[in-house]
Amino acid sequence: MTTVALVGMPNTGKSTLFNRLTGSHARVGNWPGITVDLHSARLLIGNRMVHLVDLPGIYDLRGYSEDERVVTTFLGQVHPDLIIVVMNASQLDRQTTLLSELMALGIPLLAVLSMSDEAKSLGISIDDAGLSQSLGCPVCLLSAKHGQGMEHLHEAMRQALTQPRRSDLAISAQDLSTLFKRHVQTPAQATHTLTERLDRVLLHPWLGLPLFLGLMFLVFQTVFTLGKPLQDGMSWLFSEGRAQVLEPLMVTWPAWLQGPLLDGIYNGLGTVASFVPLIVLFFMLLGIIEDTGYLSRAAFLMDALMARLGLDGRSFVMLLMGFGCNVPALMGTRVIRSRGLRLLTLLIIPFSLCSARLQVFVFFAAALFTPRHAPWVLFSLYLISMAASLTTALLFKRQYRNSDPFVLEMPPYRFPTLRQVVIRGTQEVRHFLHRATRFIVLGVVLVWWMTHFPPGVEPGSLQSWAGQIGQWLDPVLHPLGIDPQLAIALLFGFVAKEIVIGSLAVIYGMEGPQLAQTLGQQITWVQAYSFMLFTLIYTPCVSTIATIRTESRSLAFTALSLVWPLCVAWLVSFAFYQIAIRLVAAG
Ligand SMILES: Nc1nc2c(ncn2[C@@H]2O[C@H](COP(=O)(O)OP(=O)(O)OP(=O)(O)O)[C@@H](O)[C@H]2O)c(=O)[nH]1
Ligand SMILES: [Mg+2]
Repeated sequence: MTTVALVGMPNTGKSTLFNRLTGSHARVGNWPGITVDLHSARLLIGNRMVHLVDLPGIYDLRGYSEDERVVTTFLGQVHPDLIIVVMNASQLDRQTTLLSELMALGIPLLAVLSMSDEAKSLGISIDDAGLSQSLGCPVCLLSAKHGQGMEHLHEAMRQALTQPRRSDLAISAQDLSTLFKRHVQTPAQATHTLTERLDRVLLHPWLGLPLFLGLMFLVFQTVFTLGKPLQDGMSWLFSEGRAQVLEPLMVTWPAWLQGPLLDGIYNGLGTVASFVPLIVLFFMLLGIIEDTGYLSRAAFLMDALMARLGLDGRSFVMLLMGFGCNVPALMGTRVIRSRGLRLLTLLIIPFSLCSARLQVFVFFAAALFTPRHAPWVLFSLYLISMAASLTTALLFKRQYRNSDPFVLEMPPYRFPTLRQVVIRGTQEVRHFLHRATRFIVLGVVLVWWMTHFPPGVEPGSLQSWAGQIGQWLDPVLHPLGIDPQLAIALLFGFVAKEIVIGSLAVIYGMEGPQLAQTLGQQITWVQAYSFMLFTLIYTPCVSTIATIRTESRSLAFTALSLVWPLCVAWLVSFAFYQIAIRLVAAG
């Protein structure tokens, strides 16, 4: 099989090009270090099946961070038939070192000058034919985002693969600079004026941080106000489906089959599915923030504070990415070279309020708080999630020291494309549903059995197996205001937070709106908030733990990241509950 690799500096558009060529959905974002692992797909070039590999961005071939090692190991072991060097057309002079090193490998090269649209709008003109002559390899000027120049690339790839030309020209970085100067006309002032104007406001020493917090609040407010009616619609669809179609259909089925199917799997799935609109919205908004380049600004705004906690701006961005799912954020730490800093970041990411936890909180916030208070409840949980991360960093920064100075790159602002934003939203939902359904079918059936056995007990009562476990945990959780039913849901939340609400649906034997109403009557808002705090902070889910294990390669560290959050969760919920019930009682 013919292998072609995409290599280049971070944030030069490799993944965008990869997606454009193969129709894949690799993650793209305006932040150096989005791709940290190999992605590959097949495509047809001429009549040849080609294996195209998208690699993490690298600055040179001598790097030693985890993601850079992915590239050097790949190039060393696989020896691709062709390397496509992707270079940002408006910053060619910054990319000479890498190009020169790649030339020295002796593997056929094809140079892609990407983001031609940006170069053009900056007034840069490039003589690609002349450049190709001087470099001794084909050169394609293109815009992967808008699709210009793609036929030319296809043709160049076809030729490069049928008549492979080893690049035997060794050109030093210095000579490459001279060469670029000869073929590239850059106007005296090639600056992104829009970026400069926006940054004057968004990076303002006093305004920057409040604007950032305001923006985040706006995101949650939007998700909540737009998402809630959609969520209710989804719930309605599911309950109608049950009443009109499934119940009449299954009326003659035995109870032991009907129960787990309807009250278990169907209710569980229905409750999870009702969150899909919220998740789509949340990720589309996060996708917009990621794709515009605002993440780098967030990193910049927080860098000084982060440095005091032994972290840097990148750790903060990983925390933000963790809002989606902790797992990719944990993998994103591969761009960090210092082992100390990397471990410290791995330790704090699981406190990030991921979409699975968001689902639990949206549910409880809607069940126990007024529509006016609910967004504030959510916002407060995001702030507490940040506070838990930052306090942990402060406490552990001496154990895990940062030894790597960090230079922050500030990419220009870019307009997100609708296509990318939609892809991001649907992909995350697919991921969420995949996890939720996989865990929920198993988990919910298990919960159903545990709440309905031994035979003859009242479902979900304290005499059932689940009830007995709940009671057994009661001495620990009672001081937090968490009752045995909620305790069982927490127990299942260890596996995946996605099934917390699903298991409550089974424990109470009712779905979405009905469940919310019952919970609203059975527990107080203080108990609910204490439960939310515990869910937010306690031990992360199984996939997160497994990722921490592989990324840290240390059992002791994995154990720490299991036990520490559990202790913090208990302390925080305990403190909140004990103080809050006294305040409420005092009136
Ligand atoms: N204007 C413009 N923007 C582009 C083009 N190609 C990619 N981008 C944007 O540039 C940013 C980086 O794109 P990616 O494809 O994630 O870059 P990458 O090289 O894979 O980055 P890493 O994985 O971090 O190394 C994203 O915001 C893209 O939307 C292009 O042709 N024109
Ligand atoms: Mg990429």
